[in-house]
Amino acid sequence: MSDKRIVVLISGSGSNLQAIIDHLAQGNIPGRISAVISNKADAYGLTRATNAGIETRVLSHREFADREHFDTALQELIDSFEPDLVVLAGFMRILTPEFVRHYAGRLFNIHPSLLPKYKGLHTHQRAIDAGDREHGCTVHFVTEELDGGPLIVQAPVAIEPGDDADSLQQRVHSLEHRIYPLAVEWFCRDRLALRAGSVHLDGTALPASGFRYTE
Ligand code: NHR
Ligand code: GAR
Repeated sequence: MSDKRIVVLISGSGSNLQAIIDHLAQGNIPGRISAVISNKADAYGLTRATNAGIETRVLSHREFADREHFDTALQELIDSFEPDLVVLAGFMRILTPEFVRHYAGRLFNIHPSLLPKYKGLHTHQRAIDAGDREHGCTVHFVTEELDGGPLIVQAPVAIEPGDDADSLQQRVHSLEHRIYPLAVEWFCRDRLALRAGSVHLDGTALPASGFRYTE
């Protein structure tokens, strides 16, 4: 089985990128990151990639007239690396339907909530405000519906009395760093497939909530 080629898209710190880099570096996983692409030139994740010897590119959405032109250029750039898998890791631009369709079944996102709850932004504060006892994070296949694609793996986090958005975000983040490398590893090992809109792991359909990861 030849190594899967992975392109990672970021906009910021890239701690999830780092977790994936570290996991792949542990060896025995048939995958490697071919390139890291950021829409922001000052994203710290670019430094992380360079430090790991990974090629980087910057494509600023500000240099394009509209979303369609940005996404067309982004798609061309990504495809120049011939990836098997494209990973959104804190990538903050909504992608056009054309883009998402082009990568159907090979485009991952990590979202800081237990989807389908709290699509969009400011998820930690929204979970606290709602009085939820549980929050978490989700890796999912990206579809045209924002944060609405089929779920791969979810990790729950208990909300403690006295939690604020920051404290909760920290605990969610450390679980993101577990489940994102796990999902990437499954993909690299050909254990994951998207068939008729449902996610299969080792040939068996997962529940709609995905695989539930607990420590
Ligand atoms: N694109 C599609 N089509 N579908 C998804 O599920 C996507 C996607 C692009 C990004 C990540 C997502 C998240 O996990 C993601 C999922 C950015 C925004 C947003 O509102 C929303 C959701 C996500 C990422 N972005 C603003 C925009 O106008 C810009 C915000 C900014 O630059 O800070 O694109 O939460
Ligand atoms: C992560 O918490 C991720 O779930 C979230 O941004 C953070 C990126 O952190 N993604 C979104 O909110 C997407 N809208 P990182 O850059 O350190 O990986």
